[in-house]
Amino acid sequence: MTRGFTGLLRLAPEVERALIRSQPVVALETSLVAHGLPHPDGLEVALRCEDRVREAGVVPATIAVVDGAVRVGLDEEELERLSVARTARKVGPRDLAASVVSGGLGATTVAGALAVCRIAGIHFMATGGLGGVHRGWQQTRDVSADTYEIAFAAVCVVCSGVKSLLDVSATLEELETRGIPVIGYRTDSFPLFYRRDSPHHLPDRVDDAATVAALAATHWGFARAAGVIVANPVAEEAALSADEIDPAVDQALAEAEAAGIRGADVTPFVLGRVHELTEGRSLAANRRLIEDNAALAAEIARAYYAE
Ligand code: PSU
Ligand code: MN
Repeated sequence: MTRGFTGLLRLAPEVERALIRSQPVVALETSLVAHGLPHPDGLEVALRCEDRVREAGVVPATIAVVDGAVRVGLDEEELERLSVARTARKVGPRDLAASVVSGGLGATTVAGALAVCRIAGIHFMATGGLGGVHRGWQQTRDVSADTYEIAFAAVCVVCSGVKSLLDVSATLEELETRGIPVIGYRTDSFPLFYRRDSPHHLPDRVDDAATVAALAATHWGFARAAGVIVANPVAEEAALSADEIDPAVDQALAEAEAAGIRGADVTPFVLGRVHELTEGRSLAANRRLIEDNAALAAEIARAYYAE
């Protein structure tokens, strides 16, 4: 491992090589590995995502804090530590410095990974669902740092919408205020993570990766050092219906509240309960959408650098 461009990062050699040569790189966050999925699903998905990115001829850059080093590009053993230990800190932007100084193990959220992409010069990332404005935000003020950080990083983030445990309308309003384009990939509405269907209409629909790349390049051309969101619905055969998923989410949220679970612990708890309540169907959907998003991010990145 060599020291990164800024001295704060350690880039895997293949990532550093690609960045120096202006070749496409796709960043992958690790909170979904450590907190969003059970073991060994987290590890399997992380490895599958890297494979899908490579199959598109793009270099994957999985981001985490390992023994106090902010690493861009991990090996399998390190991914396994993140997946199995369940002790990794959930690392958003405010946690990066403390994780480094304390020498700990940390799994980056989208926001944490965006902060790293900004200094590494990585412009494409994939995740499952973006964080957003939580239901009851009027009281709790719980708004994911994802919606904030994306306004400061010229990164195109491919996701399958936001989890339906959020206040989706409020999240879309927040993103509009911050000047973040939200592009529907082969859809006219903002997908709801496990669900494809949604009442939230999007102004921009794009049906091919090259046009997404052109849109991102143009957005950044307006000196907008800000992100672009690509909303890619989960594949039809893996999607859950509203009837199946919505009651499970409502029940999990009610249980979280009853158990006094707050802040950063809400997402991992609710995802875990929903996986149990749907007898694994939500887990299968979650895995599928993350892997497909990695592949799409790679396709977009390749188109961007081919121009
Ligand atoms: N989507 C998933 N699983 C996850 C997350 C999203 O399918 O674990 C994580 C992402 O890392 C996202 C984070 O950035 O949840 C948002 O957490 P919070 O709401 O605490 O900011
Ligand atoms: Mn939060």
